[in-house]
Amino acid sequence: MTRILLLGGTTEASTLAKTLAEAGLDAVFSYAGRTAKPVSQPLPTRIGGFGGVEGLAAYLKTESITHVVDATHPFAAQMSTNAVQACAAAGVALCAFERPAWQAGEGDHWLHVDSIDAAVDALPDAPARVFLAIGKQNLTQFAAKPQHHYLLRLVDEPDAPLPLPHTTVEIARGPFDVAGDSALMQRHAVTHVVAKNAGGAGAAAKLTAARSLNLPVIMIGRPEVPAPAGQRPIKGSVAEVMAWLSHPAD
Ligand code: 3Y8
Ligand code: NAP
Repeated sequence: MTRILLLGGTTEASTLAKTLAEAGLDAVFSYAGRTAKPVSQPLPTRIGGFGGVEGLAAYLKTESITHVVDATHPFAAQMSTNAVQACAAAGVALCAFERPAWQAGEGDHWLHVDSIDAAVDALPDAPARVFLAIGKQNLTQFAAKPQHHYLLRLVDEPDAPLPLPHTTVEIARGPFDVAGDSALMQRHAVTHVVAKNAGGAGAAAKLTAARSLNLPVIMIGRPEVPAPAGQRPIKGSVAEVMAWLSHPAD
């Protein structure tokens, strides 16, 4: 009997949740509990960590999960790594539902870096006005360059003082649009954009806005998710995931 655990928190996960619900499949949607009021889903939903690999493996067994679809954000590398190990331990089929990384196009001025620290190093020394569109979990590293004014876009009001002296906080939950992001970046006279290579449409608007405003983008590459060959097939569309659910061996 197919019973699916959908690790969510992205636009792709929400789209897949809708299809699973419409197909009447037995599925549970899972959020980490990072935000105060996550978007509600058309599936039974659990919120919070599992308690590492062991906790997830135990959950898979007690909940008789037969398939895990990891539709988490490409930067949720810990969750994805835990899912690989827990599914192997529990003998449960796993696939990743992932959107392709963004590629620079005509007129883009991107500097590719491979970590948050490398993004900090890539910022100039002279004071700049930086749109730090990476959420709130990685702000402390930027305290190494306090001279910049940082425009921060967060999902929820910060619950603690920010680690940066000069900030403007914009509270907004995506997906975002180009007109809105262009107006935001002009209103705050942004000179540099820092972004995670999330891929997908939900966070891409700022890149199109940066291109039209001729602004440089410091693009942080995705972390690796170690998985033995064949252990975590990557699916790029809802249709591919639905086909995999009926034939996981493919
Ligand atoms: C809690 C669920 C949907 C999913 C929507 C997508 C699109 C909007 C764009 C910018 C970039 C950022 C951030 C972002 C986007 C979608 C998607 C996406 C980026 C929610 C959500 C949860 C989270 C967690 C949150 C992180 C933060 C990252 C903000 C819900 C809205 C910057 C990633 O305050 C915090 O602690 C926020 C933490 C992880 C990154 C960070 O390190 O701070 N997402 N985002 C999920 C959970 O609890 O499991 O609240 O409804 C989901 C979405 N965020 O259903 O339509 O699919 O990418 N999310 C990044 O890409 O850089 C904003 O501002 O331009
Ligand atoms: P992470 O660093 O990879 O994971 C840290 C821990 O959070 C995991 O070990 C797990 O705790 C818990 N966790 C993460 N995702 C979970 C989920 N979907 N369901 C249950 N527990 C989860 O994760 P993250 O980068 O903080 O991302 C958290 C959530 O935000 C994910 O749903 C992700 O899709 C979403 N999101 C993240 C980003 C981003 O930039 N990182 C962007 C957009 C959306 P235990 O070890 O206790 O199981």
